Amino acid sequence: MNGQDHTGKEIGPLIVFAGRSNVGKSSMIRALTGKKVLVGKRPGSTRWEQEIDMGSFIILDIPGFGFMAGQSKTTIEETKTRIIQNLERWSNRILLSVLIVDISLFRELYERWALRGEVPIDVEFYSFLCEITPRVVVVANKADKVKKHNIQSELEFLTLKLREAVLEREPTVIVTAALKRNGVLDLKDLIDEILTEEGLDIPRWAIA
Ligand SMILES: Nc1nc2c(ncn2[C@@H]2O[C@H](COP(=O)(O)OP(=O)(O)OP(=O)(O)O)[C@@H](O)[C@H]2O)c(=O)[nH]1
Ligand SMILES: [Mg+2]
Repeated sequence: MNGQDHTGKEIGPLIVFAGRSNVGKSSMIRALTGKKVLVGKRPGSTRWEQEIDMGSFIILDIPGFGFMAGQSKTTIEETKTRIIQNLERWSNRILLSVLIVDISLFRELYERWALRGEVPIDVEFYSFLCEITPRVVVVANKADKVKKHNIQSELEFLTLKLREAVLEREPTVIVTAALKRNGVLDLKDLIDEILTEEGLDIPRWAIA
């Protein structure tokens, strides 16, 4: 495993995939790239940052923050702290942050946290990414788990909460179902646009 760069080793432009455990970060990277990144049934499958070399840039699959099956509270906290520190350290190399949320759980989690007077971790992380990186796209994944007639209102709820959290930016949201490859093309197109803007080569994606 070669994920981490404790050493401060030079690394190229980055696109980071962030989000709570089990939302489908690794599945999305797999759908996009065809690379065999580890996908797991239990939260906490990705323990360390995984670098996927795309030629002109690197995709960073980062461990999900929040619950990790079989890990102690201390380990989970340490992981979160390490992720935040690494992202801050790499921020000037990050072309795009892809924040993946599980749209089938977002509202429920949001309301549960809000009742406790806390900012839900998805939203907290969105604010953080907006602070440290120039572009953030939010991917509403697992859309296949939401009833068709509810999807629009769930998306509106998500967008509203993101907008409230970061007033300066209009949120960009893409709806996907990584397992079924739905919406993955939209994310690819957005990434290609950014690469073109930055004068970087477009890689060979697994999806066309
Ligand atoms: N129904 C449905 N399940 C999905 C989708 N995307 C991923 N999954 C499933 O969700 C589980 C977690 O997927 P991962 O890709 O490992 O999630 P992750 O965000 O990388 O998780 P960690 O590495 O633990 O943080 C797996 O069982 C996937 O098959 C989706 O769009 N729809
Ligand atoms: Mg993962």
